[in-house]
Amino acid sequence: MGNTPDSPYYADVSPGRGTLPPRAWYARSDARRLILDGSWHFRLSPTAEAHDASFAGDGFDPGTDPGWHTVTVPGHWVLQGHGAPAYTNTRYPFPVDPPHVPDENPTGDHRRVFDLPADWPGGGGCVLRFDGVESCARVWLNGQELGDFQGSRLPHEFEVGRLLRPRGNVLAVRVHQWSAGSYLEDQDMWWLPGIFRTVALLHRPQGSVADFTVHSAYDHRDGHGVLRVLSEPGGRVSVPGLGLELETGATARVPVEPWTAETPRLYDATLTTGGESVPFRIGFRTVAVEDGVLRANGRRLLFRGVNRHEFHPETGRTLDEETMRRDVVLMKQHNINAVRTSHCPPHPAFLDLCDELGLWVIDECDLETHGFTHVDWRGNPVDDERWTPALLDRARRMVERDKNHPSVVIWSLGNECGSGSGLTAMARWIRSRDPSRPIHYENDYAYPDSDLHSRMYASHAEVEEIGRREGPAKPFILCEYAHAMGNGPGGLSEYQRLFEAYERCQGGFVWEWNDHGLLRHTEEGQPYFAYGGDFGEEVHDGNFVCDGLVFPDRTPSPGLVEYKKVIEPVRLTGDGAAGTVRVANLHDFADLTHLSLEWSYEVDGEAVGAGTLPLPAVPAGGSAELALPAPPSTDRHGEAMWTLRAVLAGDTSWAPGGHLVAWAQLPAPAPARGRDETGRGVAPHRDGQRLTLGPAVFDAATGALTRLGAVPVRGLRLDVWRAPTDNDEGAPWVPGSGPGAAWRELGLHRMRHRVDAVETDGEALAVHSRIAPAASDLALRTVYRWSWAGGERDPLRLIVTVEPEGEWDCPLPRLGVRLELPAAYDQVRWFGGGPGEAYPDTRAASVVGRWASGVDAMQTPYVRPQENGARADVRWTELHDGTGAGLRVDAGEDHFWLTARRWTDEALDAATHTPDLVPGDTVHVHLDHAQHGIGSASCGPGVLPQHRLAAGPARFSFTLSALDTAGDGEAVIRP
Ligand code: IPT
Repeated sequence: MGNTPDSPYYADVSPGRGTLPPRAWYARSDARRLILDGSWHFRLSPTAEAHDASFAGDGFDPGTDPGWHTVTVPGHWVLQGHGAPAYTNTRYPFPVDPPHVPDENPTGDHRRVFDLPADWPGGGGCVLRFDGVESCARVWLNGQELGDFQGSRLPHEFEVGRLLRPRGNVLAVRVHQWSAGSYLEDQDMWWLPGIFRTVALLHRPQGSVADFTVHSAYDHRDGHGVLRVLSEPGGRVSVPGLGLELETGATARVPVEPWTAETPRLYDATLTTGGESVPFRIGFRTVAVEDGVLRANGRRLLFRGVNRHEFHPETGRTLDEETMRRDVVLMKQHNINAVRTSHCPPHPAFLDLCDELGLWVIDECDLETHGFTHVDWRGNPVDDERWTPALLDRARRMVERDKNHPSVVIWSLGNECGSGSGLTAMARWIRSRDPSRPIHYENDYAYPDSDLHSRMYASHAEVEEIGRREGPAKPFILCEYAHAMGNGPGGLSEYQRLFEAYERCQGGFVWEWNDHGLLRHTEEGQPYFAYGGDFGEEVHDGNFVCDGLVFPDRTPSPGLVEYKKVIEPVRLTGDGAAGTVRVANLHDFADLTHLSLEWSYEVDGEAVGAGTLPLPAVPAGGSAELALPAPPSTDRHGEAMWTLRAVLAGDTSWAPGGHLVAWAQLPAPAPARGRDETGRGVAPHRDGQRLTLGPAVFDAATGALTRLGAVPVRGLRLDVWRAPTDNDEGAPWVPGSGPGAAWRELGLHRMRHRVDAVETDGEALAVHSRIAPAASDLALRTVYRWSWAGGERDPLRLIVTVEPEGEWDCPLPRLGVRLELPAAYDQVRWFGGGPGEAYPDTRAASVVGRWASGVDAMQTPYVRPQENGARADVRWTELHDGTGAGLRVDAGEDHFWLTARRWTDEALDAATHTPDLVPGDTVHVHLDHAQHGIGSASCGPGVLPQHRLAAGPARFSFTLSALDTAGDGEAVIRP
């Protein structure tokens, strides 16, 4: 590595020149500020040295130069028509030769002229603040160079008072996409240069707050808060809600309500110095690692967390306050209690929202050097002391900026940097500056620079092994797990059971909160989300950037709905037949007085009674046994079930009263399963090329069902294929981690169906078939046995038996039948799991009930199209045309999985973006006996054995009937 003395500043390992020491960020103050966001003049150059600095001077007029345009600040120029975004996961998109950067170094010159408001106060100083610039900036004001800085997602300030004039101030900022700092910013996300957070001019009156530090511990033994505010210069602190007035530096000890993520009690306070008055909020809480357990206010924490990168599908890492608030509100509404700010400090206002609405935060430094893994970690900056000042600068900027947030309970050194002395130096500095918070860095148990044992994507078995270990230990967390890429993640419930079973396993953070798809439009104007490779990148990692619990536009994905259910803070179990329910309070702090418990009693999915049960104030960690009311009397017969819902008793800052927090369904009594499945019936009748069996017509040669009553049916046959999910495909760097490649290799997407015999006897039609891929002798011997009992209202019965031939060593994607119906039958009713999709290991959130939906709304629009939309535990379904005509399918012995879409699985598999899915004139229906689980192998463990669909002998059945309209909308069978 060469860092020669004449290295340009942007290829210099030092953090920069000319900036002020870092300090606490605060949103409000009585000192004046001028926000400099808006339209700026902008010129993009292909290299760093294409232009001299003359644009920074008074005499320069961009208006006459054709190279100049305008961009919106804050923003990324690549999202405003200048250059293009690029996505890589771990690989640097430039040669690895630290700290050098390529000649091709897109450089954006930004220029803005501003006047001071007429009433801008004189005296004191003025600070120019940048809250985020990627990746390196050099700054001039009125032709004077202020300095330069690196550290993209951290604030940088310059003292500028002496340079300001009342009118016509010229602020010029040269931003380089690549700098030495880029080697420290190899987070798995889009490379998005620009001034992407606010630029502000802050008046600093004489005697204003240079910096202040709030110490606000909570002593859970006696319920006292201990407050001490340090300020430079000193002043007074008032906390009206506590009747407190004290000098800075003095300590007050008073009874308080503590802050927790569940009960985010904040006290308004004001710090007043000779020159400034700063309103701020205090949350009293103490975090500590005691006996190997991470505790807040004396109680063990269980993180139900997510990793959150800042992202907006149109503005990239420029986030407005409304988007930030929406994130926090959505998290709260989905029972999430913790955020890791992967992998850099977020916009500071986000932490205000976490304080206010209640989330535990792991605040992570802007540091990742993951790309060095591709060169065996040679030259890794965190293990090269020349970089240590830059690393310490980053640690300081984070800690000083965010130190006053009660929500921030852990400092994280960064992500995926390997290990080295630079990390040790960061940890040492942070420990001395703020001993009140533990430090996090993902690594082995024995790693000295972390107070937590933190792993990513550990399997269930490994988590269990860590949970069982004896002896002294650090608290264990999964800083990343359950990779939420595409359909999934699977296996959440099983992780949660482990976190609940082992004290030291203190939860985890799903990877990740949102898909980073960028909004684009086809030539026809159809919107879609773009991912890596869509912008001509020569090195990219495709849709690995779309791995969130919410879609790019923040629509919750089924994964989020599942996560909400899995991590619900109240667990309702019981015995519906015996009329008892057990309410377990899984909160870490709160009792249950903020919830009420609603019940409904349903027969065949229709409520016949509902009410509310008094919910005792069960303390956190406790439970109570409640009696259900007597079942409502009803003349309806069928499958009876209690549905219990714990809902918010009143409005909160993040959801209205009535918002669902936790739920359960208890069969009452357990339904009798299984029917007479002999399939006996009348003899099929041959009529030329056709065979008829009651309402059904078959092709006599192939045995294919062609019509049921008035319903044309096509292509009914066994199917085992699904368009592989991202988790089926597995991690690109772990060949074979998902079964997708083996499925394709075997040819499950191109199975051949050979009919061996079409047999009729006195009571059924049996079609014998062998289903197998080319080039293999593996096969599925299948018999479709059709029967009809002979009564006018009797349905057509199908029993499918499957017998594998040969040694199948990979799981099947699915096992069931598919069929085609006319496009008009695009309305679906079903009694079974819903409303959203579910798979064997993502089915916790599936509610048994009566659901109705159009086929279109049953699709989950994963950014990269893939298998989606199955509904679990279906007892019956009706696919109809809106007037009532259509097909009804009832489950035989077992409930089935229902999927319906307007395209084939083959088209779904071929599609790369959502506009590739074009509806045809057919509704394609899957009635599945079984599905393979989803797992999380796109980055992590695959499907657990209990959710694996092994090829084996199988038998399943359905009944089919044609529907016609009836006066009351009730379906009747048309023979
Ligand atoms: C892990 C990274 O920390 C995270 O940034 C993201 O890339 C995630 O994987 C996958 O989306 S690192 C991985 C190689 C285990």
